[in-house]
Amino acid sequence: MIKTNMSRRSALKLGGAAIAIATVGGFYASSTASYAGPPNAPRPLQIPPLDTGKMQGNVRVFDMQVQAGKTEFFEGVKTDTLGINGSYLGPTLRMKTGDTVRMNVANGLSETTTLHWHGFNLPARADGGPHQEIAPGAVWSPEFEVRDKAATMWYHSHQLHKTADQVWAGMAGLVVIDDDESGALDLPDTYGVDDIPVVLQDRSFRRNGQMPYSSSMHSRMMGMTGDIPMVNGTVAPYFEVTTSLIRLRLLNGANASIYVLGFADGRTFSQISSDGGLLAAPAQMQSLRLAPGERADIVVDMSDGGVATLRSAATGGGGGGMGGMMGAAGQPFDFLELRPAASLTTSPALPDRLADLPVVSDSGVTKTRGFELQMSGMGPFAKFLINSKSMAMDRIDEVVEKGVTEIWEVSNFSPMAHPFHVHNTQFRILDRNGATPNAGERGLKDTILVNPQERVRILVRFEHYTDPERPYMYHCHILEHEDAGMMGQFTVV
Ligand SMILES: [Cu+2]
Repeated sequence: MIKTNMSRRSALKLGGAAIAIATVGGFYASSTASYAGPPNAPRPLQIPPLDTGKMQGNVRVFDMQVQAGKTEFFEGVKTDTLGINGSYLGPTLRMKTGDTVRMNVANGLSETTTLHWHGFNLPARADGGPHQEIAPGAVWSPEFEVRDKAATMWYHSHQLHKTADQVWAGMAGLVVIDDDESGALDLPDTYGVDDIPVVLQDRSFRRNGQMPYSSSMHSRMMGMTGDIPMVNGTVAPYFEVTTSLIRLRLLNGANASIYVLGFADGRTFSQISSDGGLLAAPAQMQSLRLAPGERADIVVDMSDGGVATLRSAATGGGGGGMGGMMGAAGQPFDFLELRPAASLTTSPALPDRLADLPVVSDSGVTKTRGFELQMSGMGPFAKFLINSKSMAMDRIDEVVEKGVTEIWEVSNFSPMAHPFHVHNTQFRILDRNGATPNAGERGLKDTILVNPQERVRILVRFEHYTDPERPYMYHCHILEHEDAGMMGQFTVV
């Protein structure tokens, strides 16, 4: 538990290395020149404010002001950004299963937007997808019951054709759901102390310090990526750890980059949750692939007193083909340095069992639907399709019966990997090309990466709400692909 002088020296050394990597840039041919100002000194990780709402009767109410602002990613340089109740990103909303919540989302922008509650099981009218537009100056106040289990969810813009642009500028934030099952476990859960939000993104900056969204043909095809990694909007962040175990709530909040996460020293860590809740048991690993939209809580053991640098590896697992992969030019991408304090409070050991999850089985399932993710053409003629169709607001693609379990077969014969996200459900993975998914993917999921030449079968069920008029979305979570049409609509009846 006691950090030695030796580890303090190596901490300093690693700190320098992290900064060098974080500011060199050029991992991926980018259409914009990198910010060329002075490199940042390491900065303390910004922790988004925790917002538990305010109770009005039995309703937990959150006030969220979408606004334009200026953010200092680099010392003395003000970058134009978007945020919620702040200049970049938004507060972490904390709520409990069974709560009724009301979100008062005020649009302070000069353009239309939406705010989607990613991962939630909720009525279509409250989903915050492309049909729930908020005009400039308007307030949208959906109310719904929190039906999901303890999980790390998130919210982000879902404005048709503008999602990539608005999320790039900062319109996203985390949601933490607690429940009795998770509360009864001895897991690190003190926000900002041993339970840390980690919103992973990459951005590219112009020489003047701005990070305008580029709708170049390159970014439209591959998705928009950057050469500057950031966590919670902090470039070159460090966090001082005071406990022997620390929980990181990882969100891949990038537009397009797939991260293959691990630690610079190769240390093992425990994944305890997937998108929609706790795994049945902690899964030990040294490497975790996270595609845009996916979340995972991990627990890192810091008791050796050494610095742990969270990084995305140089090459990804199974992305294949072109684009979207951080470090394609062979450089790892350092996100966050965890620096242990001189003495650490001993955390309770991780439980062996975490959650009761139903057995995954396709026996008795009679309904199967196929979804093929497609790219066709190049350059200005490129099309992004699902089942040969481009997203249309006035066309319902699928009608699904409430409470019926179905198999959705998601296949990809395109040259890029695509993360497939389904609204209003937490599903389970049956298999990937016939093989059982790895331990970290055996829990509740709402987004899955489908590699080229892969067919992923998922077990899907919509439990609670019907609405024959208002659709939910399924789509690729590379935001440029979504905006370009790789999205479809379904209703639950
Ligand atoms: Cu895609």
